[in-house]
Amino acid sequence: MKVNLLALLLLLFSFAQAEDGYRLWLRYDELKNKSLRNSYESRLASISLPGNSPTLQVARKELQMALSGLFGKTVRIPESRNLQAVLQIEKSSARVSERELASLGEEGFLIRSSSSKTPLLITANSEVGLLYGVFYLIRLLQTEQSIEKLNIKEVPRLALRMLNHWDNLDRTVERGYAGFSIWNWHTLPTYIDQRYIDYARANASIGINAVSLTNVNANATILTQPYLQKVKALSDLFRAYGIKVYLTARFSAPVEIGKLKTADPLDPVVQQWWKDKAREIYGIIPDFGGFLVKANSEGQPGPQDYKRTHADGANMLADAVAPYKGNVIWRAFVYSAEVPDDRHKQAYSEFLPLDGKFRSNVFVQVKNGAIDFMPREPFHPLFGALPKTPVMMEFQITQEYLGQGTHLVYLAPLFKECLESDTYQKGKGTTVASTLSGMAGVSNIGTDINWTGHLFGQANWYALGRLAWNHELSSEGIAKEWICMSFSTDPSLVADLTQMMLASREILVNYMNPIGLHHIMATGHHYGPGPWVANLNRPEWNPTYYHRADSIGIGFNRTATGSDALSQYHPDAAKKWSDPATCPDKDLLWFHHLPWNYNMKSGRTLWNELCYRYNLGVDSVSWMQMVWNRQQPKLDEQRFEQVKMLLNIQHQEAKWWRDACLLYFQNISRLPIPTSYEQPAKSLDYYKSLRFPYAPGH
Ligand code: GCV
Repeated sequence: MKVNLLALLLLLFSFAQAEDGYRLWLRYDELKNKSLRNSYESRLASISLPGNSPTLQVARKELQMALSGLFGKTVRIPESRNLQAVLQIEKSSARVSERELASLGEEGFLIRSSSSKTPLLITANSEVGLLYGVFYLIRLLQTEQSIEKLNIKEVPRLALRMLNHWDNLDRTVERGYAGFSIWNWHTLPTYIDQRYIDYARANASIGINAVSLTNVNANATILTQPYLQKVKALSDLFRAYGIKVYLTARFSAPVEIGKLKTADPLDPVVQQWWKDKAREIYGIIPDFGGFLVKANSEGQPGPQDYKRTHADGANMLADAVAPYKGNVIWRAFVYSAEVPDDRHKQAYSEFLPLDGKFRSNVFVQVKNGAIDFMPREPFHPLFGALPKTPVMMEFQITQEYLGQGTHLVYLAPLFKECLESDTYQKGKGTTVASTLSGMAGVSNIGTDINWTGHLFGQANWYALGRLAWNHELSSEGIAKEWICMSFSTDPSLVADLTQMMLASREILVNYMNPIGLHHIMATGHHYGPGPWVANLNRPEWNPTYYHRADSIGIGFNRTATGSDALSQYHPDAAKKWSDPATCPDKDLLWFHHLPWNYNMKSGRTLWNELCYRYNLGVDSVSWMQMVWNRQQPKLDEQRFEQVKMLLNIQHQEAKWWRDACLLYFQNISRLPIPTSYEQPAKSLDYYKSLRFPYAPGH
């Protein structure tokens, strides 16, 4: 009796432990639908997955773990070949034509079953392709899809699908809101944290095949021997999961750790230093991905310190890694206080003349918009404008300007909005996605038990991977997959959470940056509103630079009569934006400075529309709270309570944004906030006086 009680207690304890979010979308709990479970069980009764290379071992282990969990019994997959098996997982199967196999490329896979009598087949040209296929099959089971008569062919659209960590060597994370860095440099290379393995599993499950481990505001120490040994340990582990490791290269490293007098990229001694460094790195990590570089941006060193161009800098590094098939990812996030031009225009002006001047192993990585990961930005004019250069997308998964760690915001709609934008650069239909060679997401991962701080941040990591694999997936489809795997397949739960997630980004835009407003957050930590900030040394760091509110109106004139940033877009893309009458409301104040009494499409004046949007945003957070609360019976207590508390914070902070911004703009417009709306709770001086010296992430 005592023993039974203990067993029960242990069981209860393990349930309580289980829902802390650590397992991400790879939860593998027993399927509740018995008949479905039985049909899966019989369809997968015996499995052949021959071979024991590291990747195949990983695939086997994952499938065993998934099936054991989902079926509620121990499933073992032997290493030997079994031609009678009902699921055959094998490289380059004889059941598939040469042509079909060739069309899968290096990482694609096929899952096929013509009838319940023929064995289900997962095949690929590479072991990592098989691993992706295994994860796909597991997802089908987790989301309770039929596995009869499958004919699935998956090939990733982009070759480079990457996470960029902005992790410092002291384990702080720039713009990180989920605790400290998961890389414990102190105990590496000897201690391999289970987290590294689970991180690799999660990434492989969504097709991420590259990670840069360190902050782009780089520290040259990572390129020294002891640290390279630590990087090797991670890279040895990630290899089996198809993940290559990149490091951020500090441009001045030859001076800082090489004791050279210069880091001039045209100096042969500097070039040799990087060649030697590359040889050293590849001697330790033979499949090292390459370097990610932030140069001459926000105080980082770079080639311009020596009056050289970005191409000179990138090419020097590219030549160093080329013998080993390495890449250089060179960021286009550059702007300078010394350049008087609209910050919006600077990266384009800098990089356009360099098209065709980069070595073939250089990727130029461009943020989705021309300013800086705002809640909404028009696509960056560089997309489609560099036809001779491989261009990578840089999205930010961590929510620096989107509520940081406390707001529920599902980012797939933001990613999709950009990817589907038409650049017109090669005629109508030249979407941003069609111009890309790779995609990176700035990671939101940290040591918090649920990895991402806000549980729903997991969905953004998931969405980035899924869209890098296939940008045509819908935001809704991705949300549903994630909900089914992370919570349950209950239809009303899935419907409610999907609706909430899909609406969440627009809701945040309304209570933070409606109608095209941008960069009006507080200074430094970027937490909370700060539209009044006007005293920073660099003009383009001040929110007043962006909203330009004055007695006449508000907004940034980027048309020909203003900064003319619009001229950097293809004329067909710029057309709709150039006239306020045709410019979508969502981008209006991004491109136009308009009078407070400007008539909006809604029939409201611009001022009243601002009041309306800010209030709509706040009210919509109440709606999200209501949706979440009504699903309580279908949610586990721990995760329900966590998200509920964060939604309370989000509601408070939405009000804070609304009240602070409306009070500040009212001070300028001299117009009343309509009495039908809740009036600001505190004075403008109060909001201006708030200080957050220990806000995370900066
Ligand atoms: C890594 C923004 C962030 C910085 C970040 C920078 C960048 O300005 O606030 O923290 O620095 O972007 O992308 O390089």
